[in-house]
Amino acid sequence: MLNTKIKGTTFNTPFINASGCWCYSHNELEELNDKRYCNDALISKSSTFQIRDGNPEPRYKEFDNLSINSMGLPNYGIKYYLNSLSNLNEKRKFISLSGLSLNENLNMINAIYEDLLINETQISGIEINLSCPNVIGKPQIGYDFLEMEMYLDKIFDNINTFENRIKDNTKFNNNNELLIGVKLPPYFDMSHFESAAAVLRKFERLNFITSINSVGNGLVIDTNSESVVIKPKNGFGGLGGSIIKPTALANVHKFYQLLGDKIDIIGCGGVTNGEDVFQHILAGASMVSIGTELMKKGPQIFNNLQSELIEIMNHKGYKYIKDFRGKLKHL
Ligand code: ERO
Repeated sequence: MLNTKIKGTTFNTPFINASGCWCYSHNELEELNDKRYCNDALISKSSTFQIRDGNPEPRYKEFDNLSINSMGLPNYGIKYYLNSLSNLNEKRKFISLSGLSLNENLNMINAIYEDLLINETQISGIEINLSCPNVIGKPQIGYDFLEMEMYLDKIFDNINTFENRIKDNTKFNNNNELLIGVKLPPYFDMSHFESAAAVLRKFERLNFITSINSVGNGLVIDTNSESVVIKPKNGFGGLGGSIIKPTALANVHKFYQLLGDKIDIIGCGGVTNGEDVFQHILAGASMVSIGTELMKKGPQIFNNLQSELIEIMNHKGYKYIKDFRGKLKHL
């Protein structure tokens, strides 16, 4: 009933964690891989080549309807996540990359394909994060369309080279083709949606976008203490939680209109209940990722979302996700 597809790959449910949430350590990834929870996919914390400590604490705070973070990309490094994912085999696995330079991203892509060739690691896809709002001195690539195009040109050249090598290797066939996606920042201006879509459309091999990353850079103030609530960057950080849902839905829907079924969309932002999932899918999302609410409730959230979504679908007489995906009505 909840089957969905990214490119040709079928997922039993549309649920996945947002990269960064519940996916930093092998223990957390192991929990996401547990059959007790109905997410059919998981993604690791955005990684750099080497281990990174990230920004000083406190660097994440959550409130009723929002979260703010300036984690600064703490992660255990690409090899750790490749190794961790190779031991998890219940669900589909994505690896998220957020190198601090193009070269670092290329080196990590090389490491993934080498691993695939040598160890035959079965991962489903790569999400290249073009939208980290919290690394001091590093602007979000997704806001610089020329830079984004140059980045993707080089990245897809690299992927193409490896895939040609794999095709010559009899152990591999088209079933081993990884899903390739990018994680985008939120856009707010219609002309920016169009510029971003014009870049994305150039890349045939791009299978999905994840939209949106946290809304950078917000500032949460505590009146009592007359202070900011996180330490890095004088309190500025990426916002998540239900307050960002309208921005997330706008991004999902606009990209659905601009990209059609050529590039699938993982909707991310403001999902706290089944109705939010329904709205993301109605706006055009094929899968939905959960960030702040997963941090608050743990992986049990996926099961709550599933039963609430099924209840809405039953009430409306929808049997499958494809019955309402992208069918948002305009007045
Ligand atoms: O600070 C982070 O590690 C981080 N926080 C976000 O909200 N989004 C990110 O993409 C990210 C780092 C890649």
